[in-house]
Amino acid sequence: MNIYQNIVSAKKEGKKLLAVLIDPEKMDLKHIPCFFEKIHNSIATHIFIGGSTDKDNQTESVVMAVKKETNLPVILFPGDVSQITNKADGILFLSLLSGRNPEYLIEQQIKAAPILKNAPLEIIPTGYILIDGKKETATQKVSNTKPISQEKTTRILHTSLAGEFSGKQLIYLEAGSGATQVVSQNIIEMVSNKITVPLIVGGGIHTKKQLEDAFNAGADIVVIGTAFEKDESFLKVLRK
Ligand code: 1GP
Repeated sequence: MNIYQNIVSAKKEGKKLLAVLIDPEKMDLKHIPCFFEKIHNSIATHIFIGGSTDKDNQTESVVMAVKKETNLPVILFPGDVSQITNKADGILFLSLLSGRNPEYLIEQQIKAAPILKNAPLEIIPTGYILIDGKKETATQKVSNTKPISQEKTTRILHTSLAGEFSGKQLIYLEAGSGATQVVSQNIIEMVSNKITVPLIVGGGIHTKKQLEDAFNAGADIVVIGTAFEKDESFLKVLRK
């Protein structure tokens, strides 16, 4: 499976991708088969697994249970190095470019390097940019960084470009889990018009209209987690 090449091909063909985000702390292992029946009837194309924290070290068990149920690519979206498991297919190798905390810019990545060197995971360098979603999110608290205001459009654009020029293969605009304000269409349009790598957008999306707005503005992948945690019947609205 070449996850990244498939994302690039989808972008070229204008095919939009939907990632379902599973937070291992919130997922009951017994519920996974039932959840995936619904996922497979929906337009979801990717599974992201991760959270800002994983207090019970559940990530590996969740990944294994998910891999039993699906052939969709299973990609780690780790809050820190402790969430790496070689049971997944790939990993978003994140650098928190909006923040100025060296721990999440490079230190966690150095800690992850020897583990990833021997893991069969596809590594996808990702520029992770926190955008103000009008709610203090777990990522902000854990990383001890501030998001970029949605008004600072030039700053967001230049941060995205700097990410691409430093070799990031994906740029991820993140309003934060459960954000009350999603990343605006203007920002998505501006960034997607200027970068050449695929663009991921997530945080606070909980209606079909918001999903379509993000796609129409230029998001190549949209990530949804909280909306499915609150109401799995939302997957029926997103039927194939
Ligand atoms: C969070 O972008 C993801 O990291 C998804 O956000 O949980 O609000 O859908 P939600």
